[in-house]
Order: sequence, then C-alpha cells, then structure tokens
Amino acid sequence: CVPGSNTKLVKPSSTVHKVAWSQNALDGAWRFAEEASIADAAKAHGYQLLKTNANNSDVQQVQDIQNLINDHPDVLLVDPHTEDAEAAQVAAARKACIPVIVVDRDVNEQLASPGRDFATFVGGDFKKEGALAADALIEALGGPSAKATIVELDGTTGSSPAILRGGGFNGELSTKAPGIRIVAEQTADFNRATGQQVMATLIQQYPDIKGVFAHNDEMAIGAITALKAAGKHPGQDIKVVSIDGTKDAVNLVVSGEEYAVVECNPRLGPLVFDTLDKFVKGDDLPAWVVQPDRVFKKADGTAAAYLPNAF
Ligand code: GYE
Repeated sequence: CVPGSNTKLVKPSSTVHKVAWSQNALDGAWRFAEEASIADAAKAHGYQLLKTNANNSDVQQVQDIQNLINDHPDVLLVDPHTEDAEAAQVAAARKACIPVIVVDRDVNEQLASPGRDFATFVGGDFKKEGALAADALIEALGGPSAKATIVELDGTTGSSPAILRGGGFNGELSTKAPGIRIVAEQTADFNRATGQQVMATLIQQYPDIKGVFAHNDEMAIGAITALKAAGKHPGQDIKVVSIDGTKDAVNLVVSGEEYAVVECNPRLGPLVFDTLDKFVKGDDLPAWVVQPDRVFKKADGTAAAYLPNAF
C-alpha cells in the first residue's frame, strides 16, 4: 500500500500485533464496560492495545487519531464522539494505509463510508432502541390512545446515538400514539448531573408532564433525582424510560421508579475482534455488524432476571 489520497482501503496484515483504540470518553458505567470489553478481547487475542481517551472533546479525538495513525498500528478502532468531526480522520487513516473499524458510535457515512474509507461499523441499532423506548413509554402511559405530554432528554448533540435514538423514538411515537406530545427536548450530554439540572428546570416549566424519555440511563437517573426533589413520584405520576442497561438504572426499574430500560450492550469486544479476524482472513464484511439489544421491565420479570449481569 502506498500512502496517498487515492489509496484504497487495505486489509490488516495476517500478523496483527498492534491495535489502536480511540475512545471518545470514559465517563460512566456504559463506557467503562465497553473499554474493559475491548481491552479483554485484545488481551485474549494476544494483541497490544494502544488506547486514547478524548474526554468528550472532538478537538482532542481528532488529535488522538492523528497520533495513533503516526504510530502505524495494524488496525485502528474508532469510537467517534460525534458523527461529523472524526470522519475526516477515518479517511486519513485509509490514506495512510491503516485499516479502520468504526465501533459503537458511527461516523456520518456521507463523509466516510463503510467499504470505502473503513471496513465496517460494529454497534447497536440506535434507531430501533429509540422505537423500543417509545413502545415502552406508550405502554406506560396507557396505550396508543393515551393523551399526555412528555419531555425528551437528548444525548450529546451530533453523536450518532442521539440522532438515531431521537429519530427512532419520535417516528414511533407520532405514528403509534399521536396523542402523546413532546413539549420540550433538551440535551443533557449523556450525563447524570446535567440530566438532573435540565430536569429540575423542565419540571418547573412543565409540571403536568406524564413521561420522560432519556437517550441514556445516566440522564434518566439524574432526572429521577430531580423529579423526586420537585415532589413528583416517578413510577407513579411520571413514567421514565431510557436506554443502556446499567446496574443503577435497572435497579430503578426493579424498584418501580423507572418504567423500562432498553438495552444497548457495551460489551462489544468479542464482536469487534471476531469481525477483525474475518477482516484479516479476507472475508467480505457487511457495512454494519449489528449488536442485538433487548428491553428490561419490571412487570414481565426481565429487569430482575438481567440485573446480575448488568454493568
Ligand atoms: O448510550 C451512553 C454513552 O455511544 C451508545 O454513549 C453509546 C452511548 C451510551 O455515553 O451511555
């Protein structure tokens, strides 16, 4: 492979030693579980793992990826903070003859695409997760004919899970239960403390809401704290649904304060390294390797059954 702007995507050499891993942040149970899963799978394969953590900064992650490219790893794994910001770096790796697998969050595929700039995207179906969250909240609020107002706490603006979970949720809600209206939508950056702050303000502005959809568990946990502080009784007068499957959130489902959690499995290591094995062998890879997800509720026993395995 000769580095240059027209350089085609290469496959890793048959002797992978050095794997580079660009993580967007290490700021909560989901990311810690993902990081451990990638590290464990690399170790099980006997690979050296070069790790970076961009602390939720696109500027930092662009720099991290450039540094990793300069280290000439056999393969680069990228979990991008947002869809657009790291796409050019994925293409830069291709031009530098370094094969890339995009993990967990996708890049904007208009800017860098699977099969051309990178091998494949390994991650969950965020749109489906959003739709499953809508189905759960519709059920919690009394079914398709329910009339209620709700609020939506968005994940990090411009990240693929925030874009797709929001889209999946909104599409499902407006077709299945048009009487349930989102009266406010605000980002809380996938963060627990921010979720609490944002919810504290929203509940003053919209005291009559009957539901909350949070794009991740951390924000839902913060929101539940804020709702209780405002004198509400989550699980009774307000139904909360979120996505991930953390121990803290699933405990709230078991205790009844949260209605349902849609799984987004962070333990991507085995699937990523299995995909890497196939890539090394020269197998054709699909554009997307999907990590399947489930729904955890109290009523059907799924939350209690999953809890021992939660992260
Ligand atoms: O939901 C959230 C984390 O990218 C799917 O990122 C992931 C999301 C996950 O910060 O908790």
